[in-house]
Amino acid sequence: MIEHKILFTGTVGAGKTTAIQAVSEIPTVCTDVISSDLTIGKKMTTVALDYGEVSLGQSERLRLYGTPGQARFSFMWDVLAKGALGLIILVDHTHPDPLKDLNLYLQHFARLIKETACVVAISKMDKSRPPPLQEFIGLLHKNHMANPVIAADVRDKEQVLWILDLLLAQMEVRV
Ligand SMILES: Nc1nc2c(ncn2[C@@H]2O[C@H](COP(=O)(O)OP(=O)(O)O)[C@@H](O)[C@H]2O)c(=O)[nH]1
Ligand SMILES: [Mg+2]
Repeated sequence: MIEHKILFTGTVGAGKTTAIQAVSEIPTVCTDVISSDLTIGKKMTTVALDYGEVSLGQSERLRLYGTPGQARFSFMWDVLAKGALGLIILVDHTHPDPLKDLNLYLQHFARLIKETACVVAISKMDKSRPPPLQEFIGLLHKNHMANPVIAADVRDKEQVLWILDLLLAQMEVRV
């Protein structure tokens, strides 16, 4: 069995837990607890990680890990990034400054992105307002990155599978 470790990251509420639960074939491990942090605007938050699995045919499996969103847990980001074969950055489009959010993850994971694969998925664009997708793509270009940037509703299994496809396509180019 060949296994690939895939990491989901993004701010609190961007949809990491939702995305992994949408596609996982095993009951997901989720360490959400009642949040003591009133600033993040939701009751439950992930303090350690999410985990789920998706198989690709008979002989390959994706192990999906979600990072805790809050930056004060960023030491965990590096632990989880070890050995990852690809990164999915989820950006909550309803956040006050989603471009700044994306930039934070692009900077923090710059090496992983350069050495492996990355897809940027903008969530909650159905509640649409600026900035348009083009500005997120522009931010990647400014950082000399040419990874795919798409809008996705991660509550929908098919859309999460599409994100994984886009990630795997980059890996195939690399091998
Ligand atoms: N309207 C809308 N809601 C979304 C979309 N994607 C995710 N959500 C919701 O946003 C919330 C994301 O929460 P969660 O998965 O816990 O985020 P996490 O903190 O990144 O793990 C959930 O309530 C989802 O149902 C989207 O594209 N549109
Ligand atoms: Mg979560």
